[in-house]
Amino acid sequence: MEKEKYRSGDPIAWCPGCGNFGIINAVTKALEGLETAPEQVLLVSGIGQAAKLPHYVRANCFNGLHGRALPVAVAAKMANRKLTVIVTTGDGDCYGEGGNHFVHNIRRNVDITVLVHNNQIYGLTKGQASPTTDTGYVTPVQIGGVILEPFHALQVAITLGAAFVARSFSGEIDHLSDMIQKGVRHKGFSLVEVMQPCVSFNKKNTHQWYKDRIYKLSEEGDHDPQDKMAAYSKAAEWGDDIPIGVIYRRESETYGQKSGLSEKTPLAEKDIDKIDIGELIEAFRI
Ligand SMILES: Cc1ncc(C[n+]2csc(CCOP(=O)(O)OP(=O)(O)O)c2C)c(N)n1
Ligand code: SF4
Repeated sequence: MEKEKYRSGDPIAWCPGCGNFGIINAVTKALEGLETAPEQVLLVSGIGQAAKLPHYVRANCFNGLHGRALPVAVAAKMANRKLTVIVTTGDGDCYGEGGNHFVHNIRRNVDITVLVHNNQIYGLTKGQASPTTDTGYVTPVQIGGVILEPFHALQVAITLGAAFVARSFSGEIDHLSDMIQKGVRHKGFSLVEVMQPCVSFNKKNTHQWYKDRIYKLSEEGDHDPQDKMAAYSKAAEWGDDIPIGVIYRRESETYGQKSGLSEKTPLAEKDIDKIDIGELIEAFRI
């Protein structure tokens, strides 16, 4: 299958040099590798630069409210188990506005893949601090520098027992594509966090900044992603050396298995022609 098969013709509105270009290339490469037909893929997003990605991919797309992609994605997967459901979301969208959904959908463990474009800034709204902006970073709003500690998403996900947690970099397209494919194949809630330079509003975490720090866990060789404490310590590693790769994974029952829904016919396959909603409508009549 060719890469173009997964690209819509929509004009791309990202700045030249934005890390999102690497991410979309990795997404289409991953879909190619997974051999998933466009009609079997659902991309779900909220609001932000990251959330625009589904517009540029030829697949099913649901673009909703800021921070609210996860509930839509979870419901869609429960209603149609045949879909490959991927959320594309920003650090603000997922960890800020959508923080509650992030926490509780890890606990639910529905079989979806969440791709967080972490540019450590609010890109679409021109550079305010997001939950992952480094302490001390000066923005047009935080003029004296950010006073808060960043939100440690990977550590939180591991603590909550997420099924699959990986980190990658938008400048490493093959690596990122591999992480997306592994996340999609792993049953349960998969988090793939992508370090993504925002060339317009984050002047600290640039392409070069990441290139100087990133190393691949697969080349180091001795990390066991099933060891929770080892995973926790790799997730916390941030500074001169930043690991990328599969940080944590575990086999655990999905929401469908826990609830028994996996044994039942999903909504999308039910014969709705025979359902009479007349009685329900009558109940609401004044
Ligand atoms: C409920 C709500 N609050 C705020 C906004 C304004 N808003 C739109 S995009 C955005 C920030 C997006 O940042 P992020 O999720 O990190 O994505 P990026 O644009 O950096 O990819 C904000 C605050 C909104 N649309 N809805
Ligand atoms: S503002 Fe930043 S995140 Fe948005 S398109 Fe430009 S470089 Fe990319």
